[in-house]
Amino acid sequence: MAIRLTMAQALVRFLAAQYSERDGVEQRFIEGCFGIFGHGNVAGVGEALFERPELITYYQARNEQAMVHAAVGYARMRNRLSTVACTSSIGPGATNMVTGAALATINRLPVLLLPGDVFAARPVDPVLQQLEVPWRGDASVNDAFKPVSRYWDRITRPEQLIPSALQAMRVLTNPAETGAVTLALPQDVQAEAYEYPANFFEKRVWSVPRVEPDSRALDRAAAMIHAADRPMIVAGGGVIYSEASNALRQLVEMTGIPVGETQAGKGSLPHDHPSSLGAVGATGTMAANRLAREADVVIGIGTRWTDFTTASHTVFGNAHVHFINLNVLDFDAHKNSGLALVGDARAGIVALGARLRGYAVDASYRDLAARLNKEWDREVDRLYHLGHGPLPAQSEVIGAVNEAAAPRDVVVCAAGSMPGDLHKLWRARDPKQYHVEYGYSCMGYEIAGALGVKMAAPDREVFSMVGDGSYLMMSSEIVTAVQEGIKLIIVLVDNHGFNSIGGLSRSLGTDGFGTQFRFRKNGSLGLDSDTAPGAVLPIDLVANAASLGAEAVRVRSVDELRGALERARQATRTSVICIEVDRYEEVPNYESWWDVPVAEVASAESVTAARREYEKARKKEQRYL
Ligand SMILES: Cc1ncc(C[n+]2csc(CCOP(=O)(O)OP(=O)(O)O)c2C)c(N)n1
Ligand SMILES: [Mg+2]
Repeated sequence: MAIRLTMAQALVRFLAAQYSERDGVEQRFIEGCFGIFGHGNVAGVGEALFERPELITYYQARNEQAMVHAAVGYARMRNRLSTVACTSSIGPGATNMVTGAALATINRLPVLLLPGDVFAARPVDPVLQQLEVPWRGDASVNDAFKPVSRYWDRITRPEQLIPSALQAMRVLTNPAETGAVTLALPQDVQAEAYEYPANFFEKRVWSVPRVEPDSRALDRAAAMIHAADRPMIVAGGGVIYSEASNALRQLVEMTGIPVGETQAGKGSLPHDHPSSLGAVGATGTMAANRLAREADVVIGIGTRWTDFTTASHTVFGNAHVHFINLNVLDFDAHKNSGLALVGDARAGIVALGARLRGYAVDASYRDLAARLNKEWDREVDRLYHLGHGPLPAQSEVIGAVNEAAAPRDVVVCAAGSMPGDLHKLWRARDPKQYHVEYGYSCMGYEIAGALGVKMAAPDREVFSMVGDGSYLMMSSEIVTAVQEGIKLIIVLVDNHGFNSIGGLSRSLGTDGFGTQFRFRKNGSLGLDSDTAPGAVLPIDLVANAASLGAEAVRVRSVDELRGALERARQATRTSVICIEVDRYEEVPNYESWWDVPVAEVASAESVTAARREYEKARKKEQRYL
């Protein structure tokens, strides 16, 4: 039997029938579709969603980049087992999604992007917003998605949808391959009809297997751990996506191997577990970084080993350190010349645990980890309750939010000085509580990503922590949250500029150049002192948030913040709580470094001095061969 449908109608029907399954639990894979319409999708995908609204819920967004962020937040919260599709027009609507695609692919999170594309039949070249490349007739701006997609296709004939849609689903549901999947949809082909076979639209379940690593590789890994004096685990996002926290905890309690966590892996163990060292690397705790320094065997589980995790190849400082990498993607499993255990994190932990039965680290090493855990907890307490004035410190704001959050509530962040501070200071009590996007560290993810998180977990409160720079870059999805009745608690931390980069710039000798929100010339408001050159820009962030429909307040102390957080918890609407912090009161570094090259020649003595320090520090970088 065949059904005559447009390509866009067929796509919507197909997507509505896709399911994922792991451990016997099934869920719809495409939970809805974000979209902004233009001539490139209004009559194609737009018509298809309009015709059958019961198949896939449509969510209007404000910004195409933001809607991809929201889809990513959703997919991460659902451990990659479902996502939200994104439809855009051609041209700028499409390319606005490229940043979101890169973010999804880098973080290994599934999103399905459906940018409109120019006419396949090309009756009227160039159509509005078409890129013309004189030597290449088939070029379009959607080619820009290729390097940031894990699967890319352009559907130039309606029947071509059948193989492409199946490939798209294969990649999206494969944890080793997943990321952004882009199906570019020429505007004429979206509206073209074809006799689709009926069984293309039947329910299809994509099973996500738990592949066990090769048994000989597991034997070798167990032997390496047996022979080690100071083994250490680094838990990455893969632990959480694989729902391996309990398995990890059992392994750790049996063996006493301590655990450091990456940004995506934070929450793998509860913060107060005696073997939890917390964050490791450039934004690491003194507990994790101290043990990392001497670890001789480092077992990375579900980590991509970014420069932040290794503190630019310095934090694992033992000259003879070796890595074991358990990862679903062999590309990641082979990093740092590691012994590759290619497979699912949970299955791999269980299989390794079976080979380590009876093994445990020295009691003194286990005790040292427990002592460092307690010491670190006291340091967090100190930073949570500094009593800094007149403006509070950012660490106190983080403390107030952490103490206002119930164990299952979620904190969302992405860029600026907060991700590093949160990595160190947030006390995670649930594997899904800590949601900091630090693969792409994309300013603008904070509110949009939080929207997706809340859609995926409506029973949890979602706290979005956003800097004033990120807020000004992308606060647009507050409107979407209000429209959809999705409640967020947004904590807007104001330090009048790009403070993280300001601090970095000061440490590299360039005095915070270009990072503060200040008047260059006398402001247009007049010549009084408030608008004099160098005066802080009078940006009314509270009025801005209120104008978008949020319940917006400014608080002036940590006590006021606690009260506002409590009221925001009780509220049903999205709140924005704005608090100014002391930009110079930073959370310390704990024996870490990050490689950011300094000018080799410069006229400023501050820069040449920073270069000397840089050259000294860089000598500690290892190759991990
Ligand atoms: C889209 C994007 N552009 C630029 C950067 C580089 N960058 C990282 S943090 C930052 C400043 C963020 O300012 P704000 O949100 O106010 O946070 P703060 O650093 O003040 O804590 C910039 C420009 C980025 N991460 N993402
Ligand atoms: Mg700022």
